[in-house]
Amino acid sequence: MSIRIFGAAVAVLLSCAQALWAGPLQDDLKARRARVMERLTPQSLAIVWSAPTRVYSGDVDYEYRQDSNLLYLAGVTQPDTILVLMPGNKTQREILFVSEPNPRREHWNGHILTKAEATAESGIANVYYTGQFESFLTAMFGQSSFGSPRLAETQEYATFFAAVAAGKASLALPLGAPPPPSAPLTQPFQFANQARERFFNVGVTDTIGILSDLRQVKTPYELQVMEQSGLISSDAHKAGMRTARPGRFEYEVEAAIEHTYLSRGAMSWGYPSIVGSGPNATTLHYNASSRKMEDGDLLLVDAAGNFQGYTVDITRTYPVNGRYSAPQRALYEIVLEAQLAAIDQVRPGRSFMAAHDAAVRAVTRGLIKVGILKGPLESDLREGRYKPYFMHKTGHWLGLDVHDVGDYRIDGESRLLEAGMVFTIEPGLYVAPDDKTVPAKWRGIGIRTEDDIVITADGHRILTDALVRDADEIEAFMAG
Ligand SMILES: [Mn+2]
Repeated sequence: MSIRIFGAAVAVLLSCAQALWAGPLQDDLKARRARVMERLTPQSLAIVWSAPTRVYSGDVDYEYRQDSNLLYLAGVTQPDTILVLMPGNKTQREILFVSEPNPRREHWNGHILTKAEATAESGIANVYYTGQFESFLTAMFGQSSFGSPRLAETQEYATFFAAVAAGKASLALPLGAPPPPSAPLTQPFQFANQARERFFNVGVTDTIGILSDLRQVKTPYELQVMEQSGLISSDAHKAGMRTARPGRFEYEVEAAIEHTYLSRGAMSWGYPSIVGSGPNATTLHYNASSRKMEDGDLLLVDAAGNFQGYTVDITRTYPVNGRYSAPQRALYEIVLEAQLAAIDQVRPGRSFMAAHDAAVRAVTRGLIKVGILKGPLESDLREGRYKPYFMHKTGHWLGLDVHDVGDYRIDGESRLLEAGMVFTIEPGLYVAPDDKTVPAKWRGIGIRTEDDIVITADGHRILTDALVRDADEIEAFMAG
């Protein structure tokens, strides 16, 4: 008897524990949602949808990737999930809709979160099934309560209902830029149109700006995840360096890199690996990885894993035989100097473009030094003569997406850096194999070096510092 009572007590405790959320991630998710709601009017009903599943072929889907905004706010990685935020509500300002349990489907495709599990993952107490979403909306715009009868008694939704009655309700949707006139509408645009046909006097506002602003400045929790992501991807690059040698194929290096992601708990790559040897190193987004590497080749590897939804972005360029040739090393030193000059510009209050400007100046100076450009420096800079060899920008924001959200300019001015922003510094030099304007020794050399920087209160930290970077270090690592 006492054992049964004890057992029951344990069961009650366990179910309480399951209904609660006590993790640092859930606290952070809650704070992120609160910051979104601070920027919405109390008359708003904000919706964020999960990403659709996508067919790979036949009845097989691609690996599922959650919508970054939903992941950012709810932390739930399964499809058919909808987040609703109603900042004007009395107590239930966050509402989550998740798939209904389906034993048959789960038998084939794996577990679907129960409501209690969805609460534990997201920190959202109010969870309904996705099948109830339409009736929820109909109720909200019909000014009738939804959920437990208690919510009607306490007038949970009174602020939103008053807004609907006054024609001041606002649907806050992640719209972003409209698709071109003849392109299909994205789900939020489609939804906005349907809502306006059914519920009159409803305004629609775009939440993409709010979400992008918030995502641009990482929380301490996000930075911890990115730090871990940086360590895994640095180790992956080291595994690639150990694998590269003349006679092996690019895909063998790719396999060593991606093996490291999975064996270290990363879900997959953060973006498709670029493993380009010899002339392929001059193709910016080469992804065939099919060439046999030869003695004397450089290998350009741009790769990083997706760890808990976050990716870093790392590039290294190294000799497959372990030794840079003299021309390879000369250009490598230029790229590295450009990277260091750019990193030196990174601190709070400095403009985002300062790093690029410093890299361009260093690249131009280096190209003059080796005779590829003729100088003088200021005229080569003014005419942009580096551009045939360095044709991309020096960096981009980084986070849930490899080219993460966030403004680069505000009111026409380059964005000033703030603590918590994360971005790449990745100068490169690419001499086309058929470039007859330069001596033959330079042709077909492609080099990029890329590291990831966090802005701190008083400067910066390099997230990807665990990986060898300068030419001597790389040669020593490959010899070891
Ligand atoms: Mn990059």
